[in-house]
Amino acid sequence: MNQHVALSPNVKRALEEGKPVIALESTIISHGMPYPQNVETALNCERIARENGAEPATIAVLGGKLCAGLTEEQIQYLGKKGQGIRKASRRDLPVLIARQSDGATTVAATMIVAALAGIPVFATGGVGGVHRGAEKTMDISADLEELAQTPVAVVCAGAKSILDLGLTMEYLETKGVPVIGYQTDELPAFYTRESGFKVNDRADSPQEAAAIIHAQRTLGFPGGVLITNPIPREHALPREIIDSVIVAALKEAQASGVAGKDVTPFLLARVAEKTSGLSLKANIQLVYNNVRLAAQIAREMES
Ligand code: PSU
Ligand code: MN
Repeated sequence: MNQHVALSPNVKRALEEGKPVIALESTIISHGMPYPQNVETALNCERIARENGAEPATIAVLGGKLCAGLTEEQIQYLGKKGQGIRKASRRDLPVLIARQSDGATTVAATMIVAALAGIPVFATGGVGGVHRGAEKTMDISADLEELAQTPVAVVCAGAKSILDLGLTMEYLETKGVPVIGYQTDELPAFYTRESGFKVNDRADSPQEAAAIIHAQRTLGFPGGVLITNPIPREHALPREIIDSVIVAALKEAQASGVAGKDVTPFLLARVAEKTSGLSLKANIQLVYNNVRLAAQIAREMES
């Protein structure tokens, strides 16, 4: 095991015994949702993973250690400190380790730690992507590069239309990342089940998804697979509402000069405020749905 990785006793045991383990990220806790819903959601995700036969490994950097598997106290700490915890992507890991500091891991950083720990499947809400206007700002999430180089399957509900979903799909195609729709041919757009963009292929069962991931591994390809799982129908938001809210949030971000890694948390918070919490409810439900699917896929990978 890499010297910087610290496994919790439960995660260590599960990995040693060859039991299914799924990774969970922590930027979603510190930067993606308000307290106390963030802590409640993170703890529920762990419970749902266990109910579905997989050990949860929530990942964060604590005291310079790349931790896989957190205690309830550690999750409380990440949730309460919120934006006060550094948002940690690939570039931040060496600095946090050197300074023995804390960080909430993005999809990219969580994939890195999961790969180091030997955890092949990871559940989250939405992944980062190519931002609208990226032709000028060059704002392209490091999550996409990570999917191109790190062998972890990421189960998400697609990506929010705060991003340019067409360019995000083009980028993933260039990088050779399979984008698989779970029981759908269309890329889901987080709050909505449709985006108007097609995925590369579909998987209709956890077995099928696991077989694709397995084939990527046996080919020796370096990257990951993106499994896109649409939000359950009963929790989806009407497209007209969410589209207009997102357009307004994007305008505000531009007007107030938000840039770099602050863009995504700013947009997420504004969208939640503008829908008076409706989007937060949807967000929580789609994460639970992804945790269930990731656990089922992880079980298939072990069997
Ligand atoms: N998209 C969401 N919710 C999130 C994030 C993205 O709908 O919480 C978080 C994830 O941790 C993701 C990160 O990896 O934001 C991407 O940030 P950036 O766009 O700065 O790469
Ligand atoms: Mn960015």
